[in-house]
Amino acid sequence: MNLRELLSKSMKPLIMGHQNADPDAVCSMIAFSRLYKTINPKGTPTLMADDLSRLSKQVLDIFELKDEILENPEADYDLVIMLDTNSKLQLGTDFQDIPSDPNKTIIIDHHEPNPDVGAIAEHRLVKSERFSTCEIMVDIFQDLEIEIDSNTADLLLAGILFDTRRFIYTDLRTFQIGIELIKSGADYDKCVKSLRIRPNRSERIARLKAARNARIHLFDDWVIATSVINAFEASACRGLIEMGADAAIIGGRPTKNKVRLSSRSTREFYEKTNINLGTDIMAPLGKIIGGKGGGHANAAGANGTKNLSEALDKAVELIKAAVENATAES
Ligand SMILES: [Mn+2]
Repeated sequence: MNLRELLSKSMKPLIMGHQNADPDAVCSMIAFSRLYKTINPKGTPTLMADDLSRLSKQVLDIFELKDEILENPEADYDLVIMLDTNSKLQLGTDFQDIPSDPNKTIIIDHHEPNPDVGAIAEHRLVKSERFSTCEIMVDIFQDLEIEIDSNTADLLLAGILFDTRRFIYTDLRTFQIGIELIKSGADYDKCVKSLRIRPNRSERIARLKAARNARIHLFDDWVIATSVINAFEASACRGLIEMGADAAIIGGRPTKNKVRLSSRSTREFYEKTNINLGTDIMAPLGKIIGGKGGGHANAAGANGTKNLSEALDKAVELIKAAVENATAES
């Protein structure tokens, strides 16, 4: 793909990120619009994403970015650039049909390529071995020999820090890129701080109450915590896991005729016990509370109308039996 040529021909490009755009998406979008303006100063780029994440908004705030990002669909462009996604579905329901001409669509992404990616865009830079789109953006700036200013370096480093979870997922190249961005003027400390988000006051109170009300069950070497609160159950489950539980189940009665259950477990808990919170725990609990339950192996929930305490007792019973089963088998 000859990116310089594509960008110099386009006067009205649309730069899109995936829905609920995270800092990797938003920061690569803004970096891309600056790259475009360097190549084609007369053109007017539009940035667009179906909703920005709360953290992305904080990053925009901290780095005092004035770049406007449209959150409503509009479609009158001569080139579409999709960043941090290679699937139309990920753009959001009202946005997925905007990239309509593969000849005029560019995809730059680090996710595994979709089988139909060729039908969406003829121009692609999909590097699934990279940990973030912002890293690929650094490659592009360097390939085109365009200097990265310090504010853009801040953004790209913040995006990389977010997607690598502060360099947990990383390799030599990612570290090199990080160093290059710092040399270009990125403020590492500020980037790290830009990604720190404190839950709001009521969420923090809910988490503390869940810990205060917790019951602790010890099966084999596992620590299972159950608790009852009426708001932020999922966040409180994560709080109990962070404090040391292997699995946490929290029930709540947000309103008189409503029962809600939430659960989380560590990856190790699932790998060693094979207990899938969705199918093994929340699905049967859904029936007890007169509703439905399900979800993923490590994160699941249920909604119903009754029998809150019976459901929590049953959850403990089911986990106990499954743990004993797993121990007997090994
Ligand atoms: Mn990403």
